[in-house]
Amino acid sequence: MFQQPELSPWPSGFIWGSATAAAQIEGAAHEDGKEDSIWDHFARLPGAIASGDLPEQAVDHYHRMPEDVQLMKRLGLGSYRFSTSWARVKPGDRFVNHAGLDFYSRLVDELLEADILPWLTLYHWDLPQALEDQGGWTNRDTAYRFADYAETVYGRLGDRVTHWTTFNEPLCSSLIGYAAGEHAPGRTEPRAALAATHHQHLAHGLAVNRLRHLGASLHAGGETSDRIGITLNLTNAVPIDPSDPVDLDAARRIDALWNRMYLEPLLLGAYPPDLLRDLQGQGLEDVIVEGDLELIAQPLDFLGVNHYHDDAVSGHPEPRGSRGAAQPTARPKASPFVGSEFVTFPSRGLPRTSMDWEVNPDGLRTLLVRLGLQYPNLPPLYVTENGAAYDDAVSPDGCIHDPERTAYIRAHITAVSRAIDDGADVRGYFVWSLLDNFEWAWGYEKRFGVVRVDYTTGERTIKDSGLAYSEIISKSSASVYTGED
Ligand code: GBH
Repeated sequence: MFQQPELSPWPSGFIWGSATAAAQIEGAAHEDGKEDSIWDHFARLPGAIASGDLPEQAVDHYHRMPEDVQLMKRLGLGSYRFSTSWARVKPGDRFVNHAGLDFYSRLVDELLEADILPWLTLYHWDLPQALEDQGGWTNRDTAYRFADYAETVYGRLGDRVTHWTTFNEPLCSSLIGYAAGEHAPGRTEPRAALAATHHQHLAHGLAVNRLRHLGASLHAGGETSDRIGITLNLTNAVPIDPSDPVDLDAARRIDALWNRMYLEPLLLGAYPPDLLRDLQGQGLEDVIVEGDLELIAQPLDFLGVNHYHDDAVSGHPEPRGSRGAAQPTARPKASPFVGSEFVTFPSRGLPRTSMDWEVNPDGLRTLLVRLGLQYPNLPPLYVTENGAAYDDAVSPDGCIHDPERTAYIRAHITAVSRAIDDGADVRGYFVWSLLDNFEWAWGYEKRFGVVRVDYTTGERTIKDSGLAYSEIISKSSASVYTGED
């Protein structure tokens, strides 16, 4: 039924998964001891979320979890990437909420029972509001609190969970949350955003250290099968006119701010020198304490890469047609491009998703290949998110025909295969997202799921893209396990 591109066989053990995040799916925002996260709080501010949606109920995964795990099983997922909510586990960050941890413990058991590898992320943007009230990520102390929270989660789940991600996309929760104001906590202070970035790096380093020690003492002889890493969102910054030095420099600046500011402290133990020059006087250097960068550059077992689109970049004001940067909300917004606010993002005329993001699968191949060339000590890569929002609807036949999403996913999986052919060490792919969900500043308006959620009844229906993904998974395992058919 679906056209299958000719691909090389997938490396053995290649992991096929799907991803979600606590604040986007769980709901039960004030149940069993959970208190406000910054997203619960932010969403209530007038104009923060398009159409005023709240994450309070989301898709009620908190109550429908066993059913959702069965869905994953039907799709044939090898792994499920989810996040734990800090505000559920340690609501005001002082006491452990055992009822909250119980939920994740049941989820992990349910996954293992279904032969699905739990892939846990500790922070997918939902800081307890109680910590934001004390400065949030601009407060260095939050990094130490994070390591304690990581320890709490590991203490309960470390006997069963082997794959640990500290942060999901620190760029979004620092620059977009503290400089652009488009994400929680909704602040528009460039200096605060850079402090948040550095403190999240530090929190990552402290937590990796803590988890390694805990793992060694939990498992006999210190041998663990733990895999600890981080997920970054990486975006190729493509100069709109590669022969124009102004556009080239704009692309370099965006690459430094959006990609290398995250990659290099982690992999090389240093901020890029050109970035430090671009950001002179913006306060980044003021928050770096001696010894921080050594702590941050902990050895990683994997790097998660989230990729949705590239950006075409120009250094000229509003050139040939702007891309009409998606502005979901009514609140005044600032720029997430600290120190590079003048940069513009012209259109290349490529097709776009309903997020207004370019569709350009080859960008994913280019990215995965160039990371290996740029960083000789790069750990194995996993594409931990990739997917697309389109406005799909239920057809009279009860099915959800979403040819654009299906084509998007198929083309990006092909790009991953090509990257592997070109030498990239990619070991897994997770589609974003399992379910339609609370798409942050856009609320429920944008649907990324390969499974549709009816927001009135909560009913789940696998979309055509989900069926196609499931078929890709089963065909690829057929190429991994020999002797069966
Ligand atoms: C991911 O982030 C998130 O991890 C996930 O929770 C979310 O639901 C999913 O994507 C879909 O949005 O140039 O200022 O217009 C997305 C990463 C980074 C993609 C910023 C868009 C452009 C921002 N995003 N990027 S801007």
